[in-house]
Amino acid sequence: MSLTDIPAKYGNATDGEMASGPLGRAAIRGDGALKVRGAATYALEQPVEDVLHCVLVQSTIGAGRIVAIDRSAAEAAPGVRLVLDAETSLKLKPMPDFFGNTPAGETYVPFARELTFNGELVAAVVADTLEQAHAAAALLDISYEEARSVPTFSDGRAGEGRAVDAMARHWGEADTAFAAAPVQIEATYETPREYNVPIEPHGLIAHWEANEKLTVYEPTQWVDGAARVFAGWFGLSFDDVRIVSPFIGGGFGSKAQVFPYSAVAAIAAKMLGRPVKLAVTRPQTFTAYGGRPATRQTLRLGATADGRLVALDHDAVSETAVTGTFTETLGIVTKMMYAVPNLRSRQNVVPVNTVLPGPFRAPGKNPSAFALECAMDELAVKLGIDPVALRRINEPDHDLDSGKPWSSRRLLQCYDVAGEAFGWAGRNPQPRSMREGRQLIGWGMAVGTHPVYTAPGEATVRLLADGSVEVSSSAIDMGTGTYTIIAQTAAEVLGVPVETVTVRLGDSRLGRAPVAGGSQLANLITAAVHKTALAARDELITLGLTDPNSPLRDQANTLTVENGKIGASRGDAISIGELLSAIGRDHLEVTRDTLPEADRTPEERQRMFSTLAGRGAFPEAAVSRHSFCAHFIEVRVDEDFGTVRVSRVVTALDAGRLYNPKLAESQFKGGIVMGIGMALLEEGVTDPRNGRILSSNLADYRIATNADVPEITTFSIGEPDYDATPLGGKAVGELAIVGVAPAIANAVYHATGKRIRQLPIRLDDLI
Ligand code: MCN
Ligand code: MOS
Repeated sequence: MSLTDIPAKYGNATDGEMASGPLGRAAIRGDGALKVRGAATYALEQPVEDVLHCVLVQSTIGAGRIVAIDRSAAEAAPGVRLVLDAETSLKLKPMPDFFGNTPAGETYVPFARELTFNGELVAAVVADTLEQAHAAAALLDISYEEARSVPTFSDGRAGEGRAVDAMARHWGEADTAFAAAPVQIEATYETPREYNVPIEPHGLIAHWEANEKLTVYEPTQWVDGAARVFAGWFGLSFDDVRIVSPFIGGGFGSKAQVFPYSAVAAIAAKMLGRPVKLAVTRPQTFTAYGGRPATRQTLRLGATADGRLVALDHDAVSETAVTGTFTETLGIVTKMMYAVPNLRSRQNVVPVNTVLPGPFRAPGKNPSAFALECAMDELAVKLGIDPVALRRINEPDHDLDSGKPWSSRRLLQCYDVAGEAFGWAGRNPQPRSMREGRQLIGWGMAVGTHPVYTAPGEATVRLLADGSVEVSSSAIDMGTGTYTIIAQTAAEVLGVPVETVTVRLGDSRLGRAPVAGGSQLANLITAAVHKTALAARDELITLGLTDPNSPLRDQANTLTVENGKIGASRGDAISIGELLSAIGRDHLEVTRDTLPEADRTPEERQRMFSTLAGRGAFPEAAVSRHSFCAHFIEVRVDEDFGTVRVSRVVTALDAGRLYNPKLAESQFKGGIVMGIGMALLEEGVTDPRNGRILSSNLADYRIATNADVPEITTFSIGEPDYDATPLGGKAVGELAIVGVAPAIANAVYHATGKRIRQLPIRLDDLI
């Protein structure tokens, strides 16, 4: 079996009753058995021979510069092959990240000498064994000249930062409308740094062939994008780089891009002429790439006495690095959730001495909803109106920001379904009105949303003479279910049993696919597979009608493909395999992409796949496309100890058509679990003296585990939305995390009467 021959057989075809065909059924995960058996080979487990081990060395000061690195002791240590730093490293060509930040200078080395944050990559050691590399790395003698650092935006010296023009929104007269509003609230909400700690830490094996072709085994959410970065760094063509990533142990945004450590392994492998394996240690993951930046948002809401919003003023700040800009888009939910005639929203980014922050499940939307949905709860309390009723009053009939109609927005139905299942009607609005012994019980709710994005995708479908079907694409599956929904899509179109469909993913040699980010991949890649499978079916029919050796030749033009057979009628039908054999072919292969068929040159089409700007390849949608959800959450707060337990979650979601309700439910629940962590546990703590991250392990950086998670009930109330995407689905993967933290904060208020506006909610806030 080659490294990427991963069979992804669709498991249980009879599971779902809702769908007429395989697509939409609650099929079990095609790759599940491989994972359970330990047969799914992750990047660092790839059996590459003759591999050397590379260990990273990170800076230990908050800012300043390296005066000297004494490599001699490390170089002389047993087993050491190479010590890399800014001086000894091969020089590469600078490449921009996905947000347009390009390292300064003519050439690029992945090691810093001018230091901008604690934990910056400064050196690396390559040795025969991992232990030797670690031991030698400890022998590097680095002398620093330390400068004062500004580790967080709460540091008095951080300043106001700079405005992000793209985030500015203004309609109506927010100031005067707010001043005149009979009911007003103003409050500031804060979220801490959140670090992305997927179960599989980052790392790679880099392997050069004849020093000119590079193969990289690395977990990545976008093999195509990664291949372009490596090609750019080393001046290679796209085809000379191969990225292999069939299985990924979680990414949540942190594996969407390629980071400096990846360059290190590739440089070391090239310089030494041997494959190099590099595993980023768990503590190093906290600075080898960035997570969600800290945010601060001040909201002013003005309303009439009967609960109609008249003004929304939103002032937001997020952290970024001094070396580049990442914007946690804080106005993204604020500007489209409610019908507000007067709105102003603006955002600054404040550079601090940190690694450049990056995408973390539902970037922007998540903290954006935290502020807005807490503020709506505060307004409901002040108005004496039920929080659901307040939201119903302000439900917008179109997207006020874009001026477009919604492609679909079933949020009112979300309130109905989840509210009823939760028993919301029985809620006494009075805080501290429910208790069980020493436990104060609180009920809170909040909504979430996520946009639907568009980008091109490409797939290849092969029909084989043995009757089986192979589908391939460079798309990835990081636990989401891509393997499974692709098999379901192909089976649906070709009318073959899903068990006969094998799916290959995660290899940059396969068809081009967009990043598994922004919760877009499922819709985009099923669309590509659908289109390609249809084309394969048409080609098969054409061959059946026209090939001289076809037993179906010269039939009236009415051939159909059904149940794995092709024919004019059931009686005459022969299997796809029989037809291929009869005409002397062992397979039929078709590749298609989903770029609009405009008159673009092949080069232009290629370029459309090369950047996130692939989105620009499509005409602007005439509708505003978003998924929606409403969370209803119960918490129990210990009156003496202030501990908060989430005891019940009921969520209804409108994500359009679900391709696989079982997998989508798992996505929803995963998002909610992460939301519980955001509300109650996750917090990156830095040393104010030097920006060192103190919580750089999973004991101190706490994420929600089984003991933190209650029964979660989810209802999908979406309907196929063909204005949103070709197959009617909307965004799933990031949707459900959005709104969880404010629902919990609102429930904590209801339980205790204390309004906590800063995450995570701690027990000391409540005693
Ligand atoms: N799905 C469905 N019907 C739809 C859309 C999706 O049944 N209409 C299901 C499918 O099983 C699909 C999954 O939901 O595989 C996710 O689809 P989608 O919303 O398109 O998200 P992507 O495939 O683009 O995955 C990325 C998304 C993001 S951006 C983050 S962050 C995140 C998330 O997925 N990271 C995850 N979910 C994750 N789940 C796991 N296990 N690990 C991560 O790192
Ligand atoms: Mo998801 S944070 O968009 O990869």
